[in-house]
Amino acid sequence: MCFICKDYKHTKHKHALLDQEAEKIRNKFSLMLQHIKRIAQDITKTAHKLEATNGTDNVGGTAEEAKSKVRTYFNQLREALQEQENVALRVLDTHIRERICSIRQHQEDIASLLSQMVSVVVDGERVIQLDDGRLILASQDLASRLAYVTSQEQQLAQFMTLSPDPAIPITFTKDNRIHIGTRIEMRVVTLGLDGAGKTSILFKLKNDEFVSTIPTIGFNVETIEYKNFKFTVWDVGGQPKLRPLWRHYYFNTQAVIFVIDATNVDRLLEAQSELNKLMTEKELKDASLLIFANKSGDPNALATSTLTETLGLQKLCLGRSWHLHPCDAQSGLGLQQGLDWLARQLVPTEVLNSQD
Ligand SMILES: Nc1nc2c(ncn2[C@@H]2O[C@H](COP(=O)(O)OP(=O)(O)OP(=O)(O)O)[C@@H](O)[C@H]2O)c(=O)[nH]1
Ligand SMILES: [Mg+2]
Repeated sequence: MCFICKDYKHTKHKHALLDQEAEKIRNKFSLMLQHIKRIAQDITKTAHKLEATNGTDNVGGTAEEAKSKVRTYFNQLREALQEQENVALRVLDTHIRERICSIRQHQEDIASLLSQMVSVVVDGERVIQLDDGRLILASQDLASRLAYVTSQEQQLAQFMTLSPDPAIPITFTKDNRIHIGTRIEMRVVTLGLDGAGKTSILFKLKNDEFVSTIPTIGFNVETIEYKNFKFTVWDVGGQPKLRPLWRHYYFNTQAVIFVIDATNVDRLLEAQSELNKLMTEKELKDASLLIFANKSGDPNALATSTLTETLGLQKLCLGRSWHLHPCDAQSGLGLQQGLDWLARQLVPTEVLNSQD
């Protein structure tokens, strides 16, 4: 009740201030109410949507789709694994066949050598019993047969060193390939812009020499032995007109060495663009990527952190095993460490450590 007019309706006087206050409150409430109405409408819409998706058929349908995706994924994995097992067993079969052939060949060689020795010993003992004249006559023939048998000693020594161990040394790589024997082989392709130093790196690794090179037209190939590994390295010319040929070297490649000239800032974009193309190549999708920042011995060479950032490598190489390593073909700096990284990509660490 109004304490001035003692009434609820204020009929006897004007309450200008009270009116204004009430109007404010009214407006505020109506705004709030509108807001709540909007929320309520939104909630109703969401509730309708939920009701629509909650139909058993719908949820069941999407759930089945998701399950089918999971099944397809694992089926493909099983198939790929089965194929890898088949390939490994074929490789093993070939090795066993070759081993059996080689053992048979050795057995035949040993038998032949033995019979020649026995015959020469028997004849020799007979000859030394002869009288002087006959002995001199027979001596030339016996001498040449003895010389022949003695010359076979080296072959005999080889047979003696043949390992009687029937075990077949097998190593498995991370990509489920089987390697038989003491050396694990890896096929590597070296790519990068012309003048980056690919050929210089190859020859430094092969012969520990920094040779003067000419631009590569076509390719060079060398095998490089490192620890228990045999890297077959294909070095391909990097001039723009030769780059369309790179793809002919991708098949069965386990690693790519991409060489960058760390002193040449002007060509970084070009190098980035080529690397980008490589990253989309299906045949290289499982290949490890070693990026050599070559010429790093030069004081003007960019630091690896700058290169990583400028080339956007984190994004460019996302989802694959990659590594940027500074190196210098002139001094050899960093080259072995690069190979070490490659080796670690190929076999589990325990296998690598057992070879140190
Ligand atoms: N200072 C310095 N020069 C290098 C180094 N590596 C290579 N070079 C020089 O860079 C030039 C190009 O080297 P290459 O090995 O022929 O380059 P490439 O990548 O094989 O070039 P293409 O065969 O045309 O694709 C040569 O003059 C090399 O001597 C390095 O580590 N330091
Ligand atoms: Mg070259």
